[in-house]
Amino acid sequence: MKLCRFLASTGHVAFGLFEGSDFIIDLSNRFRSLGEILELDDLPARLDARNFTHEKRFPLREVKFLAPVDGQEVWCAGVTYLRSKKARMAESDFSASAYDRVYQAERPELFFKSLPEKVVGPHEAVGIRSDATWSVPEPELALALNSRGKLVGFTIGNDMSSRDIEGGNLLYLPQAKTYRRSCALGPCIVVGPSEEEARAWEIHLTIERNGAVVFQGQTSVAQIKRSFSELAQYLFRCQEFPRGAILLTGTGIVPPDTFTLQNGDLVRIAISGIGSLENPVTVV
Ligand code: DO4
Ligand code: MG
Repeated sequence: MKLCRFLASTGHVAFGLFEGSDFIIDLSNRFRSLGEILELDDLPARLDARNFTHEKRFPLREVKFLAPVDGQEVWCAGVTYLRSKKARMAESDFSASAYDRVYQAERPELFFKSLPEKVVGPHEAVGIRSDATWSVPEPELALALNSRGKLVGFTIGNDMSSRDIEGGNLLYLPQAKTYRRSCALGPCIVVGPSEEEARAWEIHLTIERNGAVVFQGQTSVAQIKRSFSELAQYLFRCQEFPRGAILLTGTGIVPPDTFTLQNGDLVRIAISGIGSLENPVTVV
């Protein structure tokens, strides 16, 4: 069961439900927002297409997918994979031990990533900072959490990062992580799979330059050190998200240290069980 936000052929922004692989059922006359749908109890049953026989259908090929957020702040967990811990320790000097400690610590690393209106969707450009020299995508499984902190779905996230800025000083993390076009989400929110099912998914990253593959990597969601409920509980501690939140779960794929993204590259992240998110790269 897949929910999405889209620009319809009629020119209006809507949200809806996939019906098979050819149509989207427009739910924007039935609900006020995607966030409102994510609040429903017994979500998979409520999203049975037979409940929406009168709603308008749009052929999939005629819509433009938008980032599947309409009010949710986006946050990230960090250093949840051993690969991420090692890469960050290597890029840092005096702050290297912080990564080692947080990987082991009871409290996870969580940081604010993006306001919903700043997130880019499928095929929109993701940014590399013009003042950075070492930029990478971070392909991550993203959790859709409702206002009660309940895990209601999954999407694909790209936590674009400037590794030279992050490695220069841990206190520069917000600048390395949060800038124009630094977060992409999409193409849809998959509702229904359990955490156990999602942990069997694979994550693939492909980067193309002038039509040729310049990096390919893969990992498995099973490698994430922490449970999803643990991450969600920490995010919701002493904090409210009235419209829910999206939480990226960290990266397990890190290109070699000699690699940096360039203007015009194409980043493709595929997660089995969800689909794929593709974005060109632009300098911001
Ligand atoms: O601590 C820095 C950020 C970690 C991160 O974004 C990740 O592990 O994915
Ligand atoms: Mg990350």
